[in-house]
Amino acid sequence: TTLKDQLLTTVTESVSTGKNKITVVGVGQVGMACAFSILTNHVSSDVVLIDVMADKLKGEMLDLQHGSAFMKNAKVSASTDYSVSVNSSLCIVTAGARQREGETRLDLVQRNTDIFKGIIPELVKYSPNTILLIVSNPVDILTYVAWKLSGLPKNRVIGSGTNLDSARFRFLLSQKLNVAPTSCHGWIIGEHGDTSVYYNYETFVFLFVSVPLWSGVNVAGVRLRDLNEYVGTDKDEEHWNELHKQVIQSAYQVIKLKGYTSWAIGLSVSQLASAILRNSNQVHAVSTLVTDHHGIKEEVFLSLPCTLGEDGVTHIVQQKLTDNELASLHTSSAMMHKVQESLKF
Ligand code: 6V0
Repeated sequence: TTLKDQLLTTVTESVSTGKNKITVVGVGQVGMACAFSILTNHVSSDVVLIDVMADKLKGEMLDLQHGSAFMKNAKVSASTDYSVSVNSSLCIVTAGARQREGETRLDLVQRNTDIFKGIIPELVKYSPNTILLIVSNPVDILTYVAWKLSGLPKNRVIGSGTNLDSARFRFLLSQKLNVAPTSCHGWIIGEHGDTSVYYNYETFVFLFVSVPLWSGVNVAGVRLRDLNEYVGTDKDEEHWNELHKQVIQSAYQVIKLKGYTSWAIGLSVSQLASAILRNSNQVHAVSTLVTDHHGIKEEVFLSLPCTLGEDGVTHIVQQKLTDNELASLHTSSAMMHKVQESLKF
């Protein structure tokens, strides 16, 4: 008999229910920030990492495993083989190529679509009832790609979307008002603003595609619009609309300074994962299929406030949008649809 047999008498073999198992594909800066936030916030006690770079993957796994005593004994495993992900409740995809200098967004989308062809079917093969949470950019289009490749119902394929943009917006509001971010309420919907650079075939267009809903911005139910009817518009002498411009620039600013963004997106994804696994019906701005919402006819994914639970997106909150806000959503939708039509699956 081994020492282990002398120490422990078996009553029954332990079998994992796998109920809070989360797989993270891609152990780059973003994937690791997601995994770390999920583990340290105790969202899951069973995290699986997958990547194509075997050495880096093993290194990241060991580094996290060595910290498991500080993370309520969470289990961390990793492999380049997708069988390790079997029965995941949630699969988070952060794998992907970053934009190369001079590369058009269309080229990047096709490159990441090709990468997704190798990832999404494998995830669904081992976890046919999973929820996919897509983080790789351009996130709205890649969420559509994941939905098409997965065959999963629309409620089970979600993009991290403008949950991060909304958090950045609330942080900036909090700085200007000296009120905590969680007490500053404001929503940014539409297209995730990190990569709002389109190469429209020959012309180069820069669009502010995400939409801040100024009409709803409030603290304790007091709407800033009721105090200043021009807030968020060009007519406002206090220039509150600078906050949205800063939200759009914030990713570029961070990337310029440290090379990538990681902590905020990791925390944002961990919050979404928690809402899903805890079946909490919390409302978050995430990328979802918006066909027939707000007059959109195309099959595209954009962010709207959604209730999140163990079935993924169960409801979409119907916000009252102004004509300008609607026009921004429709512009995004038309441009994304054009990009999607040119993708080769
Ligand atoms: P990174 O640090 O280059 O990591 C990417 C990882 O993906 C690497 O470890 C690769 O080895 C891995 N990878 C590549 N191909 C595959 C494959 N076929 N299978 C498995 N793994 C693969 O990039 P970083 O982590 O900084 O960014 C990842 C993605 O997140 C990029 O597309 C970013 O643009 C995107 N972000 C999205 C954000 C959002 O708000 N949605 C925010 C920040 C970044």
